[in-house]
Amino acid sequence: MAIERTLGIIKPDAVAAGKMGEILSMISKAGFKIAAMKTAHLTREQAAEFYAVHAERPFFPDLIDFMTSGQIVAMTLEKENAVAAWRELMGPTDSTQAGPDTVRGRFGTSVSRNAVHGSDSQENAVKEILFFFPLCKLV
Ligand code: FUP
Repeated sequence: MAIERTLGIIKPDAVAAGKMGEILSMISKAGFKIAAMKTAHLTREQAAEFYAVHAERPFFPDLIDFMTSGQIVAMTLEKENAVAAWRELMGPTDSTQAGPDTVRGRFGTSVSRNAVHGSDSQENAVKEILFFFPLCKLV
């Protein structure tokens, strides 16, 4: 199976709670290579662009408030089957439904405060990686 890349974000709830190290450890133990990483504090414009697909959803204003409420960590994660593998390690969107071995199960608290983001397809992974790492050469 080919090596894939996906975009992971440690969200403001998890960063503020001091969980960045534990989440990076879970990522590393699961066999991902972190090919790129940066901290950022998104502007409302940047968050709205990143989540443009959800612009008409009722939770959008709260999502933008949350994602701009503090520091995030954006990462390019590399592994065989990375998109699916990272989504499995994250757990489902709703943290209250996530298993104890998943990042959302351990560090998320609700459907909206769910600790981490992951791309949902290879196509979106390419777009999302370029959003945070525009000089990144994708091979
Ligand atoms: P996921 O791919 O698991 O991050 O989930 P979605 O793309 O469906 O949703 C993106 C983000 O919108 C979630 F991480 C949190 C937020 N959201 C809500 O706040 N309420 C919802 O009902 C669904 C999503």
